[in-house]
This record gives sequence, structure tokens and C-alpha cells, in this order.
Amino acid sequence: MTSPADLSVAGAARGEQSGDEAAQALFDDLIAKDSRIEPRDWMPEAYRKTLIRQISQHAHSEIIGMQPESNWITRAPSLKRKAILMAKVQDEAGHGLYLYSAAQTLGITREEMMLQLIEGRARYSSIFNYTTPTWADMGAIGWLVDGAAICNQVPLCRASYGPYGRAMVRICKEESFHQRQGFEILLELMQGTEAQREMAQGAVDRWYWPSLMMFGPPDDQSPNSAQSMAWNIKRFSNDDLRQRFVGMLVPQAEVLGVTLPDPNLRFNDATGQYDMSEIDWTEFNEVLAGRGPANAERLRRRREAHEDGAWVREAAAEYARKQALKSAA
Ligand code: FAQ
Repeated sequence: MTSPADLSVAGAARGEQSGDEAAQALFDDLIAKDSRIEPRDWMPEAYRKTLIRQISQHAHSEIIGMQPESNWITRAPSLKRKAILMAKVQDEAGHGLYLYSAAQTLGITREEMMLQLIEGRARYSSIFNYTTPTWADMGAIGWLVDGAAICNQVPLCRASYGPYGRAMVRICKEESFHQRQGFEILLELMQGTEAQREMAQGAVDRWYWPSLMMFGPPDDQSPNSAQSMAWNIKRFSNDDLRQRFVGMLVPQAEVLGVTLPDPNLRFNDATGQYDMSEIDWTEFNEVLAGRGPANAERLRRRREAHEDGAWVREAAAEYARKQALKSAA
């Protein structure tokens, strides 16, 4: 395959286009054909930056997202539930690692991304700044948070950047399983005692609105959407995905027997959309500004884990050094 560099050199030699113009034209052509951009390909600096931003934020979300659920591993109500929850939290760690690896192909190091996170310079999903006071929160996270994640991430499997799209395929398979285990926790609680039903409904009440905020600000206040959609990174707008998610939840809530906490939620035949109450964007902005219920705790715990893991990183680096010496000998 002809590389953009070859093309640009050949084109420039014929005096047709400058090197940059030829490389840009090839990139535009790949995007127009809905093909994939790979790490070896030339790409505009803004495309690279946008991907680093989104993929690293996504990776941080997976890693910080381990905390609200790990809170319940030691207190899960049975051995079976404990094993399932442990496996789920480990899956989230794996998702973080695939995503950090995908971001590294764009020229940023893992260390830099980690520093951005622990120094509070990077974003991660607002949802993980909420607390998990009851076991039912494990069900609500699986059903609502993993459910929202799938809705948002299935289209990302077709993202134009190859390593990101391919990472998303595997992540989405695992998130589907996570969503079902959350649904099943809630179903079991809803078929239990009055107190268990109240616990399940309480968790749904707590997580419903924050899960809608996961899709980001409304379209008319989303500065990145238009360009990300033009580059085939995002395939649908924030509001479209939010609508799709609500449409998925309504019949599932009926099966569960839970009430979605929005008195104005109803399908509007005329618009073909769900009418709903206004989302509390002040709360969203407060969480993004670091003033959510658990922002400080999440970052503190992440910093501690990073410091506690220093000896593992040193041991791994030393082992790699010795292996390299051995193979060079
Ligand atoms: N929280 O212009 P837009 C999971 C920021 S993984 C925090 O609309 P964009 C798995 C946004 O970054 C969940 N910040 O931005 C799991 C931007 O800030 P910047 C994470 C938010 O990128 C389950 C600014 O607002 N998923 O759940 C949020 O086009 C269970 C303006 O917004 C992903 O990361 C928010 N909710 O669209 C793990 C998916 N929303 O950088 C454990 C990939 C917006 O300009 C347990 N990401 N912001 O300063 C995306 O699809 C997009 O990045 C969006 C935002 C849709 C999140």
C-alpha cells in the first residue's frame, strides 16, 4: 500500500500538490470512504489530539470506574455474587489497559496519561463521582451505567481510528455481559422482600439521572461533537444516543417493575422521541468542576494506588532490563 509520505513526495515531485496537501487529501479520502486511519498513516494534528483526549478520558473512566464497585467486593451477599463482581471489576481494568494502549499508538506515553489523571488535569466520566451506599447500587451500575456505556460505545466500534474501534469491539462484548448481570441483580431484588424492592428502587432513583449525563452536554452545548462526527469518530450526537438509551430502558424497567424517576417521561408520537424533564445541568457542571459527591475521594484513592504500585513498576522494569541483557548476550 502506498503510504501518505510516498504519495506526498511523488505528488510534490510532479508539482501537483505540496506534501502536506497530498497527505491531507489522502486522509480526507479515507474518511470520505469510511475507511480506517491506522497509526502509520498521516493524520491532522487536531485529529490526533481529539483522539488522545477522548481515548485517554475513556481509559481513565474505566480505571476510576473500578472504585465504586470495588467498594462492595468484600460485602457481596454471596460467594457467587462476590466472584462475579470481582471478575467485572477486573474487566474494567482490562478495558482501561486496551484503551491506554490504543492512545499510546498516537504518540502519548502511559506515564504522561497517568500523571494527567492523578494530578487532576484529565477528565473521566462524571458518573464515577457518585457513591454506592447499598448492594442494589451494584445492580443499578450494571443496568444503567454499563447500559449507557454500551449505547455510547457500540457506535464507537466503527470509529475511524483503527486501534480505538478494534478495542471497542471487545469492550462492548464484555459490557453487554456486565449490563445483564446488573439487570439480574435488580430483578432478584425486585422479586424479594419489600425492603429489597425499596433498596432496588432507591438505587435506580440515584443512578438514573447521572447515567443520562454520561452522554455529555446537550448537542447545542457540545463543542467537540460536530468535528468528531465529521471525522467519523462519533457516529451519533449526545442527545440522539441519550434518546436511544431511554428507549432501551423503558421496556426493561417494566420487566423489572421499577419506576424511572421522571414524571414527564413519555413517548411522543408526533416527534418520535421521548419527552422528558430537563436534566440538571448545574449538577453535571459541578461534578465536572470537581465538586461531585466523591471526586476528591476517587482521585485520592487513585493517587494512593499509584504510589502503592511503584514497587511493581520498578520490579517489572528491572525484569525487562535483565531479559533484554540476556537476549543481547
Ligand atoms: N463526564 O463536546 P462534548 C464506562 C466533557 S466508560 C465527564 O460533548 P465529546 C465503563 C468532554 O470530555 C464511560 N466529562 O465532548 C464502565 C468535553 O471536555 P473537554 C466513559 C464529560 O468528547 C462501566 C466537554 O465535556 N465513556 O462507563 C462528560 O464530543 C461501569 C464537552 O463535551 C467514554 O468515555 C461526562 N459524562 O463527547 C466502567 C466513551 N460528557 O475534553 C466501570 C467515549 C462530556 O473538551 C463501571 N467518549 N464531558 O475538556 C465519548 O463518547 C465522548 O467523549 C463523550 C463526550 C460522549 C463522553
